[in-house]
Amino acid sequence: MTEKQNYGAEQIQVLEGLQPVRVRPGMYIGSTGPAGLHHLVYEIVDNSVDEALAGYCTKIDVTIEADNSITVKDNGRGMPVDIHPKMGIPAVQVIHTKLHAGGKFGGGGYKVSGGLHGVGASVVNALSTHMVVEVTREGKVFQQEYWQGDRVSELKVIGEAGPRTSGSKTQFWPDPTIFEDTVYDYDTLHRRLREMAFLNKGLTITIEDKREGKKAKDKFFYEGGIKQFVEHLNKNKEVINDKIFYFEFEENGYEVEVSIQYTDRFSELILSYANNINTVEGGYHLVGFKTALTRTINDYARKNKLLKDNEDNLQGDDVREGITAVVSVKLTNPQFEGQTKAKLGNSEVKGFVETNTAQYLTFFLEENPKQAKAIIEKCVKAARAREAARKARDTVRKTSVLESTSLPGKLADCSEKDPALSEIFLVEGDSAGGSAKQGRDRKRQAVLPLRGKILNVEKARLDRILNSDEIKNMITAFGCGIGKEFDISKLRYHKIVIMTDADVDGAHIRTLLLTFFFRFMPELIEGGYVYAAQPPLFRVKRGKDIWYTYSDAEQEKLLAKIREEGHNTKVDIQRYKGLGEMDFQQLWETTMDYNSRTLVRITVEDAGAADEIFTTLMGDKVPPRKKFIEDNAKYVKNLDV
Ligand code: 0RA
Repeated sequence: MTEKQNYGAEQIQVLEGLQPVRVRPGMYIGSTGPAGLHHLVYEIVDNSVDEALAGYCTKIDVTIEADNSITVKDNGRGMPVDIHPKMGIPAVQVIHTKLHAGGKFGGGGYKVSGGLHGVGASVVNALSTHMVVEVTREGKVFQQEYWQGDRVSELKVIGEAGPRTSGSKTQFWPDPTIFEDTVYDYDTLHRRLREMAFLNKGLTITIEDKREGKKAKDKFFYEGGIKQFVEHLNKNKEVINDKIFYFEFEENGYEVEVSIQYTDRFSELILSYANNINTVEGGYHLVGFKTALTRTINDYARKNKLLKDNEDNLQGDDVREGITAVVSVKLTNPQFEGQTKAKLGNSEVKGFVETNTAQYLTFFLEENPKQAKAIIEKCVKAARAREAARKARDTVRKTSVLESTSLPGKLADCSEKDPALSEIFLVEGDSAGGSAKQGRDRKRQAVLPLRGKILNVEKARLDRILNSDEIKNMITAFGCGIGKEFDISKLRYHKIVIMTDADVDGAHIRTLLLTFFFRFMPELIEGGYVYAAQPPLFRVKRGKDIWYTYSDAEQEKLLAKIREEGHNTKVDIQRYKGLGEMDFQQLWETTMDYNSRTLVRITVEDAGAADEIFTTLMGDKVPPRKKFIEDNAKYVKNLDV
């Protein structure tokens, strides 16, 4: 079970007031951008989820109010309201106005897990202009209000409640002087709350958007927990075992839950969690899982003669090809390590996960021979393809493409040798490629034109992918190899800039490229080396003045401003349909010049979301793809997957 927050009044050790949080918000919530803004909600929800894990809460309701404030309501026991013995104030006030310790606040104030472990509520309070907390318990409704983290009222009783009603309700207004933008995104909250519901089976979470023009409502409740999560992740894929593997096991305060289903894909999607936190850097639970998977599948394959005596063992990559799995552990004292504190460091978890996964999976395979056979045939095929790919790679290497020092003929390289100062533009089409070559800064900017659509890697294995000229050119130009032999330290450019037209085709090509990077060179995206250029949509000319605008909204704003100034001079507007319509000078000024351009860095915050987007965009089930493009036009546009 997760560590219960020791809110009992006597256990709270007071450290200090909330000023440090307002001075250095990034230390507490990571950033003051959109991620930090949404993090506030998760902190409050985490406290309610902890109450659910303790067995006292079954429902959590999250509302984006009409004024963009957030309300989180649960039906738990209600936060404690008794007087803190040392502080002489109600415990609920301590919870919201002090950074308190109690074994959950180590490491110099930096968060050690997804939740801030009991100080979450005070941090959110400190970063809100206004907060209202309501506690229902002991037949009464208590309320207290705060302003920028300081209480503005005593805890008072504002009403009566039935004998068996209890719960906590928190409403907060994020402070616009702290956050770059205080507008909440429904889809972002929706995604995380749904994940929370998958990870905590039986818990009901609702979300409602009450803002004018954005009204929406959803309810998440999964009796099957992560089994339904896997089902959800695979909903647009062809599956190999229609019966999903699932088990849960608990012992000595350690809990493990695993679910697996294979698809006809070539990529793997394994999401791992510790105490509901997505451990994107992995850790001992993931290691235990992978070890068990490889061992169990090999054992079963040998025993049932699905792998011949003269054949080599299946390797880890073979048994993970096409897999979709969720591994979730819960433990009392999670140690989070790694660069982003997203790696589980408790070594004892490895054996625990490994032993139980092996046992339950062996049982599943034996009980379901048809499913087992389908899975193992898929793994054996993967092993053969790996062998074929190795041969293909050797051939390619012999013809000196992968390891050659000779760069592709189409590449116009830069003269700078320091990768940190070098950029490469991947440009759609030969004509725009020509303009880019002419307009670029030859010292630091390389240009590689890409002809038409690159191969859809979602539907091909490495051996076929290595036959594509466009892909070979990229691999050689980047200099860091591919797949297993990928070596990020050899990357020749620290900025890889995708420059495509601002239309549907351009978006498609960009998606194809990102899919390729995501599947075969994920380190490029993880390292933050991949960018999308932002070519302008319009050029507005009035006399000698020229403006470029990059969105319809910006264009309207500009035209309104020009109208306001009331000039009579004729205004000439050009809408760019493609990069090819710009001459080299315009391309430089608007899109490539360090001083005036905007580059959007491509990030993958959520592998599950990215997989979903790529599967839907690139997969072969057509109706969902169409629906996706209609529903999520903004993803296609921004591709901030
Ligand atoms: C510890 C003790 C008690 C309640 C809670 C924690 C609690 C905290 C939160 C935060 C959000 N919702 C919550 N619900 C409950 C009270 C213990 C008791 O009743 O004796």
